[in-house]
Amino acid sequence: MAGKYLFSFGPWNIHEGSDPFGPTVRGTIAFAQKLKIYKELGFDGVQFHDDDAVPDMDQLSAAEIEKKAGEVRAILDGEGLTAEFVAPRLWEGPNTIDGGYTSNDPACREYAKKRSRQSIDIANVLGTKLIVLWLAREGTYIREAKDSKVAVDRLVEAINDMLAHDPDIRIAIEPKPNEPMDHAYIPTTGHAMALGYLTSDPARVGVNIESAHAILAGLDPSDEMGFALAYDRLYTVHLNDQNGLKFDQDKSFGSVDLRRAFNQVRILEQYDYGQRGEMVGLDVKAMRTQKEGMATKHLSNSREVFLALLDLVRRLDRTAVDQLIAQRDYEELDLLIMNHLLGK
Ligand code: 3MF
Ligand code: MG
Repeated sequence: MAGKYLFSFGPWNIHEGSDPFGPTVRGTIAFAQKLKIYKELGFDGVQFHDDDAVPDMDQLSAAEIEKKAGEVRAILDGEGLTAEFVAPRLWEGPNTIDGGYTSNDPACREYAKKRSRQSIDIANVLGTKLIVLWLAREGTYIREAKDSKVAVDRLVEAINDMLAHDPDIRIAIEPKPNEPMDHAYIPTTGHAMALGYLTSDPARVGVNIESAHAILAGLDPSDEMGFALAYDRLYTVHLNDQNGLKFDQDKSFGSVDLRRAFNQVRILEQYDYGQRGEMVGLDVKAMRTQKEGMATKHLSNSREVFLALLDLVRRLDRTAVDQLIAQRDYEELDLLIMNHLLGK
């Protein structure tokens, strides 16, 4: 069974090391160059922001966007890579300062919807039917700035617009409770799923669960995955790690809490995640201290840790676990798991 999982990441996961307090520390690697590294690192899927595929897309006509996306598709095909998803980047431009779909400015809301439709067009050229929505600025810094009920109505309206634009696309909402906003309107998996049920086609609205985002919400990532799996809407994952309640760290998978990572791999394996083409996405960032030419280890390390944990999941003595559950001896179960992780 080993090897049945396919791994993916986005070009933003190889980056120059800038943070809010300091500039870049490594040189820029061109997008085409990054695509050459994927296979070497053991990855098959590429996650895209719309403008990763088509830079400066706001300045381009529909035909120009399609042409540029087609060029990227040719590179992907040449490298033997597939596009996993496209995510409209609705948090950087001047039209999205107050949010995209929930902006108080109707012209900005229209911009966000148009850009989302363009993302779908790009996805079609790249050969994927999955759209990820990280609702970055759909929230507030102060409660009085927006109406939280109207915000949900507007999110539904925008998602309906996307679902109508293409009857085959599926939308994976990537919930995150904070950062860049103080409070996001869709902070958890439960909110994302419930939002999906307000749309015109709930069967096509699921989630992308990111470990760090769940942890920032005070939740356990594997339980969030279980919740989405119960609805059959876990379209993709962003595995990484997070050391407590602070800024979004995007640490290498398992690097803070191996047991928490083990349980994420355990639930994915338990419910055959990946059997319908779902990929194991890694949304991880290299430490700023990494030198030139070494800033991809966080990706290969995360994949290696996933596979090592997968091996542990498969070798777990299920009979012993079930017996301890039947006996309600969770202290002994606790030790059994710790010993297993310790290789004892
Ligand atoms: C933010 C994120 C983002 C999204 C990405 C795709 C930079 O916390 O996790 O990664 O995953 O923009 O939507
Ligand atoms: Mg993410």
